[in-house]
Amino acid sequence: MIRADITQADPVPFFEDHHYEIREMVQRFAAEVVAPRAAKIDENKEFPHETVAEMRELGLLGVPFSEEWGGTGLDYLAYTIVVEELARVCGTTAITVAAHTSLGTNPIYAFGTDRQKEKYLRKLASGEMLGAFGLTEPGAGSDAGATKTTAVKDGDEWIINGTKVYCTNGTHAGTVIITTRTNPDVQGPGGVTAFIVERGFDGIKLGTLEDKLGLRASDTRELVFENVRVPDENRLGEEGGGFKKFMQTLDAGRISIGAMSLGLAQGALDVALPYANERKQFGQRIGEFGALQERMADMAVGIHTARLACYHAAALKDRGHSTNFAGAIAKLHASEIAMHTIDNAIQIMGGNGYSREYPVERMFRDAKLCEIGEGTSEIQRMVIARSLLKSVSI
Ligand code: COS
Repeated sequence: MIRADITQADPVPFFEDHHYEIREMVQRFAAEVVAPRAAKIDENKEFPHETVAEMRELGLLGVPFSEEWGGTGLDYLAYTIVVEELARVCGTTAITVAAHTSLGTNPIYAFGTDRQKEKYLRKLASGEMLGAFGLTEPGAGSDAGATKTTAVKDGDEWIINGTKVYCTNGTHAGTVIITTRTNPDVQGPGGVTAFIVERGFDGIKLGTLEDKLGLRASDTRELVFENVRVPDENRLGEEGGGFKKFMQTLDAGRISIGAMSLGLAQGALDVALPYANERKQFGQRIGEFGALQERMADMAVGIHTARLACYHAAALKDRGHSTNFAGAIAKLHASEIAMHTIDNAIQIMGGNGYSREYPVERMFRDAKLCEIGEGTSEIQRMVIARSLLKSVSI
């Protein structure tokens, strides 16, 4: 693959030495190990177990978590770079890491008790087991506070009943962190409590395995909870506080969906640029035609601004700031840029771009999820607009 390094914005604002180092390491791993498998796993809907095991060895499953808890001891910006570089060659691999890290593990790192950290975080951050997250239900998608799954107290246990859908890593995860309604008298977000549920607990049934447009090798599973007994010590945070914890989790998680979008966009440019430079029509290289130069320039501008938005949001998180506003901007902008950029790549490459012979059609299918998962573009605009209004309200 010919790299389009001029688009990487080097030297990058916010980068320290370890960011360049991990970027180089993941670029090498992605090119040598992940890229050659990407088309086949997509074609066969084959979960990348082998790649997950190799990423565990490299510490890529616990990048932003401290070594004290089994993590790699880097930061959120480093994790953002990892997701970007994996997505550059394989969306499935990137979403597997992203869902495990920012949704399946980060809530325990951020809000867990020492006992929960000892029991679960150590295994998750070291990659010994994968993590999953269950917020969405058949009747609670964008309206995440409409959770219907119930948890009823019985002594020092809770009995959980309900269904969670679209759980990334749901089949293979060791734990799934879910929202439940513990107070039936309180409607909406207020009555929601979070729990860490071991996948091995009795009563958890595997529901539908989604057959998707893109990210086809990623494990997207419905999980059905039937009288699942969960000890109170697995409650994540206070009763009624689960919605806010999940929202804070998504504020950070959305940065990684932005990074995934960015990686997919960069990956499409990586393919389309040398193509435009080599292919000849009408006796000249097609990259010399003004119409295609306009497309290439738009791709570069989009990637550049999406990159700065994602890195800025990650840097804010590393400095302890809220990423509610910046994370929504990064995700919204990068995911829309990914769709435009990959569309441009396909158009530049014509029939070859549309064909499975090149990876851009896969990237196009994979990127669509980024405008939907972890909050649709409509929800991101709502989050951004609410922040704007709050900033001027008295
Ligand atoms: N951090 C901390 N607290 C937050 C928060 C955040 N990011 N967002 C909301 N809250 C708090 C609010 O301050 C409010 O607290 P009070 O009751 O104390 O005032 C409470 O949570 C309820 O918030 P709000 O009224 O804004 O809730 P809504 O029902 O209007 O929902 C949205 C807000 C739409 C932003 C939320 O439902 C959402 O993000 N939906 C998309 C869900 C999603 O991304 N799903 C993808 C699944 S993950 S794969």
